[in-house]
Amino acid sequence: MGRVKSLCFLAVVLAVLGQSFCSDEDPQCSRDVPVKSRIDCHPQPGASQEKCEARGCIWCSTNMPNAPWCFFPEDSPYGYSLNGNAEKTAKGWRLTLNKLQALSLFGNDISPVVIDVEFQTRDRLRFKIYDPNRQRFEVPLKVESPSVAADDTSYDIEVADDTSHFRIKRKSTGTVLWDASLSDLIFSNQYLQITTTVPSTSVYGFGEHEHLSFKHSMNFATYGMFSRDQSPTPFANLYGVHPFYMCVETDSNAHGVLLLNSNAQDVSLSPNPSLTFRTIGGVLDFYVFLGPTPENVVQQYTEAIGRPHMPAYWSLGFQLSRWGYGSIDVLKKTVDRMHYYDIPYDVQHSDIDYMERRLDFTYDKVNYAGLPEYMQQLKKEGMHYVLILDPFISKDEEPGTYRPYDLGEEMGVWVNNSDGVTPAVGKAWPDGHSVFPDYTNPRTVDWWTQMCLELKDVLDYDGIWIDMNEPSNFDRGQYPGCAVNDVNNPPYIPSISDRALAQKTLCPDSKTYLGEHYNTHSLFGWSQTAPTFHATQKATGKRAFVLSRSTFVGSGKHGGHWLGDNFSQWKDMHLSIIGILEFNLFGIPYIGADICGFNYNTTYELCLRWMQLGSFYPFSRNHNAEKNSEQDPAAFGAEFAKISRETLRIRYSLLPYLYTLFFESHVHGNTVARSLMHE
Ligand code: MIG
Repeated sequence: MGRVKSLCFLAVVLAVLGQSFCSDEDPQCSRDVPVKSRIDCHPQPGASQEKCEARGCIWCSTNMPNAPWCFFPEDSPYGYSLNGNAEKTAKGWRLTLNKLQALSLFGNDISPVVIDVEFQTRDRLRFKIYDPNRQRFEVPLKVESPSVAADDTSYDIEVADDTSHFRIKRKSTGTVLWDASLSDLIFSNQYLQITTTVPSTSVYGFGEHEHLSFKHSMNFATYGMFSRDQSPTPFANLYGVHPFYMCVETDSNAHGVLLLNSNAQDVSLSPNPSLTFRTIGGVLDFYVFLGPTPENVVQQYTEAIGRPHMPAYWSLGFQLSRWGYGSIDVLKKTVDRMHYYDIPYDVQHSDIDYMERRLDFTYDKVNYAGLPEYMQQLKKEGMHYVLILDPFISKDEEPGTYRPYDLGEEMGVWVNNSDGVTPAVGKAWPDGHSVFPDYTNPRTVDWWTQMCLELKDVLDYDGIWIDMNEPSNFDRGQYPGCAVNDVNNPPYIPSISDRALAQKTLCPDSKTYLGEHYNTHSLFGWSQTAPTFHATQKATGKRAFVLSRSTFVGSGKHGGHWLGDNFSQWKDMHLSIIGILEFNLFGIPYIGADICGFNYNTTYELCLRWMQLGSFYPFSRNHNAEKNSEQDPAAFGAEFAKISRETLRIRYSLLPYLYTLFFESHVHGNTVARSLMHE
């Protein structure tokens, strides 16, 4: 006790000196729950002592940054306990839980709930917490598993401490990989929460975010996950959703955990060390991968969610792109100077300015007159060509003049309003208003495939780049705005930008074939990727190239990704390395960042260094935003071009090796770019 007090005193002195040092300011009120193990009882903004205590929680200030001041007491009044004994099932065990008290934090609590534990493989355990009496939304990702429990497993489960804890242990070391107190569990209609301790503070993953370090800080960091059209910014939810982490245990064994859930969610990393998952729908469907090496974890993860696709060899070459060449003349000039300087270069991209008024499946016959012939010429010279497509389709062209809309309308392929029949109408790049293809609908897949095949007859592309598929809409919700109801206004909005589910996208109560947009929002890009992959394969007769901005668990099977609209700044170059390592954990090894930076004008020195780094990205592409100064490696003169040529030649000398890494990834699920810890 004395030592604790003097440490607190020291902390106060340090705090006064302007250092942020972790400790209680008020040891009195936090006696029962040490700061490091606090679980936030008021995760939404606007906590106060009054509101906190009204929830039966403890209010206690602290000077530890981001630590909750309102937290659950040790015996939370909201939790569950085991009802009866665990039952043995063909695949493992079933536990039934009852809620301890009638108290509800966010309304509509569900009781009983069931935990189904499946011993799927030697090194993979699944446990799903769900409502046994009502079907709730589940992510339609098929994870193959045998119909009976694996008999020789590297893990064991345990219900301990008077049946109040659910634990998963690594048999070989006894390390507890997962330890969730059932009294901390919350399972209500629109709010599900579970906390587990983790065996070390070496936690990696969760996405998509711009993370400032590969290894996470466990000092009360919260990350929201909900796909969003948003430039990389620390702590912001970005384009894709990957509720997957890897933890390296203190003896260097590693395990991975997936929460297969697509609802808006967040996770808090606390110094206990522990993780608190909060999601506003679906079920708590966890998969645990025992490794024991980091590389084994990724192999086991991709075995479950789908191995990465095998990229075409040409797509490992250097690629050039920009938004706003503006004309075929500028494009040709750029290509010519790349060749003039003999810079290794295999793929040219066209961004939305190749289209006529940004309409998918068209090209600008004035500014890009001759594009079809030019693409063919480049291809004859051995290059490859990638075209961008956006998911929104203009509904405001003259009837009978814009086939993508007319055919889609006839086939009924759009995301609908809450009535389930009228298409959701939003605002995006095309003039007027647009509708949004619902790729979870098999009719949409037919329509999209048809359109991609017809496009190929005009523009002889080798690959497709699918952008804006979060899905992005320039307003908050579709026309005329979102109705006030429980789906659009859930009692808890996770820690996402603007704390608004409809911001820059559609209203949550929009209807997709698979269910409410509330549940399927973050699956939009994922559901577009496989059909685009198959359409491209069909159109080209070759291995497909699909580059998708929005990704979800399993996207790597059909596509690659780039890290989005970064900035021409040194820090962005640094953080690209972390993003690339993370997407390798997520099973999307075909990953890169816009070399030289997308937003802002780049500089000679930054761009040169970035060309040198980017020469070793798995997906190596220099891409730039509209109106910014030119930044292709031939734009800066002879010296710059020579250095770029030299580093790219090193890349090209290593291509057989890189290709082999992708083969290993495709067949065994290995990472392609990995941190040294994997070695
Ligand atoms: O609102 O197509 O991330 O790579 O150049 C911007 C134009 C739309 C965003 C993509 C970026 C692309 C740009 N797009």
